[in-house]
Formats: sequence, structure tokens, C-alpha cells
Amino acid sequence: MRHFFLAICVLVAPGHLLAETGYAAWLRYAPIDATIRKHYDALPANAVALGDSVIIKTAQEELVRGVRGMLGRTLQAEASLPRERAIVLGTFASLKPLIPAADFPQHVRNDGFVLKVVTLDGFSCLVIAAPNDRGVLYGVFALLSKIARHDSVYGLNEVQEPYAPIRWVNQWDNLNGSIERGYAGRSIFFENGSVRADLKRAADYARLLASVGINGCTINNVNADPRILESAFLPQLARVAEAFRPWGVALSISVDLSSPKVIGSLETFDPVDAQVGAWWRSKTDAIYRQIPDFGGFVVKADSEGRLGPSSYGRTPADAANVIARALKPHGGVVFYRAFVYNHHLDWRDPKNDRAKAAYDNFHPLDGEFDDNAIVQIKNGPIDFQVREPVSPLFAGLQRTNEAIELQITQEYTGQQRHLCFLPAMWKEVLDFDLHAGGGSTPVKDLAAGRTFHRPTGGFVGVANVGMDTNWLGHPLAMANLYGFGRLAWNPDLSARDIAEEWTKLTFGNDPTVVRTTTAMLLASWRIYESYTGPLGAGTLTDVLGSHYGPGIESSERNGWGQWQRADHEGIGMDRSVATGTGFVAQYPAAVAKLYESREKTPDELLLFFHHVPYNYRLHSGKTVIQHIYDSHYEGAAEAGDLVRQWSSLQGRVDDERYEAVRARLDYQAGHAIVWRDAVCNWFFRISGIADTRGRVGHYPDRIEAEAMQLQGYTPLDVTPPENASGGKAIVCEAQAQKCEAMLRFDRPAGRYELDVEYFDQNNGESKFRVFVGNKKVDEWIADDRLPATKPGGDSSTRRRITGLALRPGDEIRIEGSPDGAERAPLDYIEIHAR
Ligand code: GCV
Repeated sequence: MRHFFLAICVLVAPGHLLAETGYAAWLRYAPIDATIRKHYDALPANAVALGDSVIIKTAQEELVRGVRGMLGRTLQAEASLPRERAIVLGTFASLKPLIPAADFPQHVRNDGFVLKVVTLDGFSCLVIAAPNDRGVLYGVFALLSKIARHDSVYGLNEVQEPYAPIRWVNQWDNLNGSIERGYAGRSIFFENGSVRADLKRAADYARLLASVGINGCTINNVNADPRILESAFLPQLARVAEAFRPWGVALSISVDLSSPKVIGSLETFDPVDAQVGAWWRSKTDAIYRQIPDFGGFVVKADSEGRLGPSSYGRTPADAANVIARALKPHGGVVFYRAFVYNHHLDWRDPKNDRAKAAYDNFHPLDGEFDDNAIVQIKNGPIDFQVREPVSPLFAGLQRTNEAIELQITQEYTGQQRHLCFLPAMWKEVLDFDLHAGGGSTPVKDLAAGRTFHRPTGGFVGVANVGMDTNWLGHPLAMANLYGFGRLAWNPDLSARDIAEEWTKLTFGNDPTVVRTTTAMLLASWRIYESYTGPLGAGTLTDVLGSHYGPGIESSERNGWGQWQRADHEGIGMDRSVATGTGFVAQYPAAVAKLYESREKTPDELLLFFHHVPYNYRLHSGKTVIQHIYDSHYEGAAEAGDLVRQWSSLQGRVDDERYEAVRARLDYQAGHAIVWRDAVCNWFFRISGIADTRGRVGHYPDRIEAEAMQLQGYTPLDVTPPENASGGKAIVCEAQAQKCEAMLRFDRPAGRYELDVEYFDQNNGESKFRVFVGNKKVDEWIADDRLPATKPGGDSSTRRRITGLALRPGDEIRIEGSPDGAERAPLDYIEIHAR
């Protein structure tokens, strides 16, 4: 029944598609084609809202807005039942006088809702009912989502409940308006040390969050600026809370544990000091006076240079509890992040292991945290790598509330320049069975507090949306925000369900668009993984800087502990109990048994748990080294194929978003080759083992820029060398205004594709022009804002010129005009016969 309109949809050719910016995200309420619209003709003409809370009013307005947008009808907004059919919105309490209790489910969790057709006053009404106001709003969004996806809304009788009470997002926004690990512009909350005057974006963000059931948002960086708690700042926070309130999103802030000393002028911030306790109480009371529905605090302490309870020999539980007690009378919660580790670890000691830190720090404190304190645990034991095992701490806390922290912003997964649909990864994490208490205990149940019957718990996503019109930079990256919300609501949904839902809501119901986009999304995490981080070694990126392009060795021999321990003979961290760091012992026995054994550990996590020689044979039958080569070549090819798949949707998706996605995919396809070459060449150099398929180090179509005839250009050694082809770039000499690299074409006449690999730094906007003979065939300005000030793996970018007619003897000339510190750098060209 659910897809009873499908047959009709298939027959509907895509009509004229209006340009869209992506701002509306999945709440477009785009007009539905007349043929399908007919099926909603029987929808009542009235929207009745019982009660006058701001959330119920919002729900009613949203319903009117959605129906108007999609069906072109304006529902009559009423405050009481008219003597005709209606859509009725209300809490159970407000509906009690109208509906016999027996007609309604009695036990629906807070924020859950019922969609049910009921006869009221003799009229058949569609009732959206819930135990609380927020549930009513969520019910409206659920109904509108069904309409947008062309589902039937007749004869409805369903109950939906959230999996856990905590469904929050964190934003890592700084008060100056920048965002730590944000890839979509400036903060929507702050600018120049204050809350923005215009909070429209904040309100619209809250609407998006509410539409997928997210009920809390922490607006500032966990590396918190203590000034956020200054008295003068509180009225500004109250303005954000006001923008959130209609959408039932609770405002929360990150706080610095040293605040009592830094802004409270106490001599100490020792959490067990009575004055410190009083300070937190009085500060919290002041917040609740201005923001009665304030959600609570997030704390990052004793981590990456943040001060914490260790300064006084106290524990995270001491620190969490002093804040929890201040929040308790108001119903607030404190999230204490388990991301506590020493970033000055001695890499020479083979027993040292950053992965052990969270468990070592928090497991001994199990049972010591107050009931309104929640330990917020990153999904893996390291730090949002492209692949990690789940954190053993989820099983290590049985008398403590916990929440899983997932990262929506793609810090280590392509920074929204590469497509990486994370719900595919999150599903594996959430479904992973830790065997924590005898029976089956998937991570989703542990985090939600279901396994050990904790009073609270759930899901936190680090979102980092920004001022970019489409919120996250890459139009397809919004599937991650949507997917986080959907999984926090119902982690039993499949990644495919989520991808399909999101695609329909975002791009419409054209089956070709849905099928193609869903397939692209579902494949994308594995594709990204296959060219950036083999076999659980972690994302092989520059961990000391951008966390973006390749930086294979950057993780080794420093205190940060993201080591892969790759040498001439082998690679991988031995975390076994028998011979390694002993991390494996942190897992319950059934899981530890799996990871302790090199043979039993799944291939995709082998290098996370074991150090093996390069010629070690995987379950797949390949050696580790050949797997590294093959997966990088396959991954880069698949990234290229994403462009082809998306291109097949031209004309089926509006031009504006089509082009925006296409540009990102083009870029990704080029950058995947940069990754492929850097990783493969590095491993070839260190292992000395050749690629059995002869690809690594051989690029038949490639001409190094330094091998071309140069005028005004000079070669430059790139570090690390694997991040440029042949280890070298060419850059314009210091005084040059214009430089040239030339080559005489010596292959048969025909149509070719010319790839120009150049470096697009963020400290200049060089201009490039390409000539064949005297004819200019392309020109562009290198004005992207990549995280790089020099030629290397972060800045390397491909320009593809297609359909080029070339004849033997033609001169191909690239002209570079430097700008600022960017000296029109070039790496190579490739000429492919097509
Ligand atoms: C907000 C990683 C990121 C940091 C982040 C930290 C955290 O280390 O690179 O930018 O800091 O995680 O989660 O606290």
C-alpha cells in the first residue's frame, strides 16, 4: 500500500524544474503533479490546533504551509472542531474530552505521536496526537513527509516513538563566527564575539532539526570560550533559545570547566570545592531565569589542551556531577565527553595506545555519575576515522548514562568535497553487537539506555552547518544530517530507507533520480574508504593539519597516537593482549575473542588490531600490499563513475543543484586520483613490493609539468613527495607575471581529453589558460578555498578539458598568471584518448 502511487509516478515525465538553492533542504514542499495531487483531494479542508502553546501553533502553521506548497490548497486554521472533517492536532490531554481513551494507544513515549483516523462528532478526522507538544509537531512533519513522498495518507493508524530521549546536535561554532571543522561557511549563530543580530538561519535550522526529531542543539564549540557564561552573554543566548523554541529544540551550550576561575574570579575551579559548586549553581539558575527550557551543558575537559578535573586530582565524575547538580532542579542534563586522552603519548613505547584512553578513564567510574549526567562517547576509540571498531566503552558503562557521538560534518571523510554518506557507516556501528550482558546488546541499545535501563541517553551528532546557502556545502551532504536525525529517531531504519526517503524529499520522486542517487549514496562511504584508508589503518590523511588530503606518514612518530606503525616490512597497530597494547581486552569476551585473533579479525579492521607483513594474505585471498594498490585504484575509478551516474540525471534534477553536485563530484574524481597515487606510491616506496598489475608508478598518459618546456616556471620539491606526481610541482618564478609550460603533441590525430593537474591554494587566485596552437581551449581561475597555502595533496586539483581535437605536432601550451602567494602551480597533464 505504501507505494501505491508508484505506478503513476513512473508515467509522469519530469516537467520544468525550477532552480533551487538547497536552502529548503528536505522541506521543499514542492508542488505535486496534478495526476498525483488528485489522490489527496479527500484530505480535510481544516487544520484544527487544540491548545495555544507556541509549538502547537507552529505545528498548525507548518501543516498549512506544507499542504499549500505541495497540494496548492490552503487549509482553514481553526482552534476548535468545525462541524466537518478536519485534521486535528493536539496532545492526548487536549484530545481527552473528544476521543474515548480506548480509541487511542495509552503508552506513547514523550515526543512520539499517533496518526489516526477517528470519527469526531460524526465526522471522519485525521488526528495527530501526542503525549507532548513536540510530539504533535513531529507528527505533522511525518504526515507532510508522507505526502511529499507520495505515500498514502488515508486510513492511517500508526504510532511512532523515538528510540531514545536524547537526540541532539552539537555545533562547534566559535564566538568569532568561525567553525572548528566546519566546511560550509561561517557560523549561523555568532559573529565578532556576539550572537548574530539576525537569527533567521538559526530558526530555520531548528525547523530542519525538528522535522527529523532532533530535540536539542549545543551551539558553541566544545573547545569552549568561557565568555559564553558571562552575565552579559546570557540575554544573547536567550535570543537563540527564542528562535529555537517554536520548534521544540532545546538550547544548550558547551562550557569550559575552568570558568569559575576564569570568568568567576574564584581562586579555583576544583569541582569538589564548595565555592565552585555554588558558582555553577548560581550561574545555572541565572541561565534558567532567562531560558526556562534550557537543555544543559556539554563539557570537554582534560583533552587536547583543555583544562579539567585532573588539575586537582579529581575525576571526570566529580566534574560532571558538580554541574549535574546545578542543572538538576531545572531538569537539565550535562554531557561529559569521553574524548579524554593524552596527546603527548610516547610513540616509542609499543604498549602505548590512544585507543585505550576513553575506557581507561571512564570505566573505573561506572556508577559514579549522577542521573542527569551523560557520558558522550565517540563511535570509535580514536577519532571519527573512515573506519574504526566501535568504542568498547559503550559496553564498559552499565550504571552510567551514555550517548553516542557521531560526526555529521565530514572532518576525516572528505570535508563535504567528497561524497560520503555516513548513515551507511553509522548503521554498522549502531547494529554492532557488543555482547555486553549475556544476550545481544547492539550499540544502539546501549547508547539509548535500553540495555541497562538507564534514565536517559541517546544520540549526538556533530553537525557544523554554516552560512552557505545549502547548509553543508555539498548538496548531497545534507543526507548525513537527515540520516543522523532519522537514525536517532529509529536506528532500525536501513541506510537504504534513509537514502531513498531523503532523495525523494530533496529531489522529488522521479524513480530514476531516486534509484541513481540512492545507489550513489549507499556506495559512497566504501568508495571514500577505499582510496583513503585501507583495512582499518585509519584515514591516511594529514592528521597534524587539515585532516583533508593525503598525509600518510603524518600520524607516525608524534604524541597524537594515531599511529599505523608502517615500516619496510609491515603495517598495523598490534592491539592484541598476547603481543600488543592489550586494547582488545577492553571488549566483552565474545568480541575480544574475535579481535584478538589475526585470522578472525575482519579484513576491514585488520590493521587496526594487528601488525602484519605486507605479504600477509587477507580473507579475500589478496596480500595486504596488493589490496592497498587494488582498493585505491578501484576506489578512484568508482569516484570517477559517480560523475557518470550523476550526469545521467541531467534534466531530471534542477540545473542549479545538478551543477553544484556535478562540480563537487568532478573535483572528487580528480582528488581521488591524487589520493590513489600518494598512498600507492608511498607504500611502493616503503615496501619495495611492486603492484602485480603494473599500475603503481606508471602513468602512460601523464606528462610531468617539470618535463615540459618551461618559460618563467621553475620546478619545486613538494613535501611530502608522494603528494605531487614525481614529487615535484612547477611554480612561476618570483617576479614573473606570466609563465608558460609547453609540449608538442606526438600522438595520432583524434579527440582527446586533457586533464591539467594544478594546485589551488587559498592564498591567491592564479589564472590559467590553455592553448592548442594559437587557439585558447580553456581558461579558469584557481579561486577555490581548499585548506592549503602551498602545493601538495590538499591543494591538488584537476581541470578536465573534454572533446579536444589534437593532431601530431600541435603545441599544447599552459599559461599561468600567478596571484599573491599562489604562483600558478602545476603538477602534470594527462592526455587520454576518448
Ligand atoms: C573540537 C578532533 C578534532 C578537533 C575536535 C576534537 C573533539 O580532534 O580534530 O577539532 O575539537 O576532535 O572532538 O573535541
